[in-house]
Amino acid sequence: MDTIAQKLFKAARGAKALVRFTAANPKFSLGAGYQVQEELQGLHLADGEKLVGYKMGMTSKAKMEQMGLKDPIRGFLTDRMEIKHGGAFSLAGHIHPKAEPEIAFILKSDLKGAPSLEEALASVGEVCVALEIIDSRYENFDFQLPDVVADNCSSSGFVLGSVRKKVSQLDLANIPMEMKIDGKTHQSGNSSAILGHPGRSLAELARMLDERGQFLPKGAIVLAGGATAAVRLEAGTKVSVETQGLGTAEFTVTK
Ligand code: OOG
Ligand code: MG
Repeated sequence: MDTIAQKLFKAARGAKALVRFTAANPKFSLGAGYQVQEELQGLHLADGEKLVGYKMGMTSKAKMEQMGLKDPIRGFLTDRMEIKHGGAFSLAGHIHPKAEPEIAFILKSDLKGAPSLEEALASVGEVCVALEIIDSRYENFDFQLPDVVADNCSSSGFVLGSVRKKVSQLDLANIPMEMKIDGKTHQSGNSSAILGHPGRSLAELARMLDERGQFLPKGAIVLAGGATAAVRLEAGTKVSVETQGLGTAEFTVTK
């Protein structure tokens, strides 16, 4: 019998959606969800992937409303998930992927314990804009918090923009962002949508990892969470996020 983590790993590799686990087992808890995520991380690493960072989810009202959930959650990122700026993402091998605009941090020093916003920002080397690709392994993106946490918070891919800035060069709490499909705006947002300041998401992530005896290492990439609702990907389109002051990130969607 496969464990829940093995089922989720196979669902992702086989692009075949599952029914959420809380449907059959309403007692499946958030703590159990994080244990499954840890096992799932082990399966990815055993498959040759490298851990490159972490992501936060459900850190904006737009995302909470779209998904009907309201507590921040965290997941892990591996090198296999990264798509280069301007690169291609293939729908083949995925279930029902969507993209959302985010702010990303790249750390210049370890971030441990439960930092304040200022302490968290002091560990940031570079900031860039990002697009996250999410592809829930559950039918219709229908899940409760324990399910989505077990499924590594729907993580599937991410694209980092090529413009890198220091925290001191930006007003991080006010970066206007537009997500466009083929140049046409589909979602408009602002970095302020992410917990009022995306650095709060970074501080919260450090705190959440600290609770489990972990920390954010130097060099880690951190996605702070979608600033707007996510948009379904269609083959043959170009997806971009354009900001004021932090450049763009984009990729094309192929069959
Ligand atoms: C869960 C992942 C949430 C975000 O940025 O809020 C997330 C989902 O929406 O499927 O990545
Ligand atoms: Mg996200």
